[in-house]
Amino acid sequence: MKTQSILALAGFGLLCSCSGSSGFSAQQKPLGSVQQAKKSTDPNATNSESGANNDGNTNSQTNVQTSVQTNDNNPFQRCATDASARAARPIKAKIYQIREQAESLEKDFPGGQYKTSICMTKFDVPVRDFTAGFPDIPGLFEWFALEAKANLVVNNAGTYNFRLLSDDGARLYIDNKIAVDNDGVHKPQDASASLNLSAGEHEFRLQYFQGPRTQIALQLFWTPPGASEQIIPTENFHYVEF
Ligand SMILES: [Ca+2]
Repeated sequence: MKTQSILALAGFGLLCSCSGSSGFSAQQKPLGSVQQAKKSTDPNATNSESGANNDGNTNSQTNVQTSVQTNDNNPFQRCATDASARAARPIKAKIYQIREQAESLEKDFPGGQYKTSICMTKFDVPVRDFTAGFPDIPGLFEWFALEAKANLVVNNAGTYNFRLLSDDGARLYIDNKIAVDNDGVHKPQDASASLNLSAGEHEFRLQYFQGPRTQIALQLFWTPPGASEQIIPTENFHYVEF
């Protein structure tokens, strides 16, 4: 496993426009305690990124469910218009059609052509085939990207480990700073980072893209202080209009 410090990425903090109540606590050095680990999780992966990570160090490798689920329930649904229904599906995402053969998320997302918006309950899309497309754009099931925004509700201050599993690439930003970078065309692969977070709401943004058909995956786990890893629950997201 290749461990990658992203201290160099602390430069993103210069761009932070977050408020004191929603940002990193003042006494904490932004991202200063972050360690990021990216790991290949598919022994059959053939892309160079995964191969490069397969260096024989199994210290923190995890096994990823790679069997393809056939459940065709579409995780991407239309957004509700009333507030109470929004609370039940609080993660809004804008969907973009991207150029074919794209190999990564655009540096200055959004890239591509805006198509529609959808809402999600949480990021819990295990490895699966995806051919259903979106409620208003059923033909769009490959070469698309999404950008999701919400406020992340942190109940207790402390160190939270985030693990982002995706097929293909994804990036997680907390308080306008990159936290986990799992970009690139790849089979199911995860990357993780630990952040010190203050209690309260934090600006949350997640970008994801699907390259060639048909397999997708998008799961975001966290390990709160003193707790076990879990998919971030729906109640820890608050709807943000954008
Ligand atoms: Ca894919």
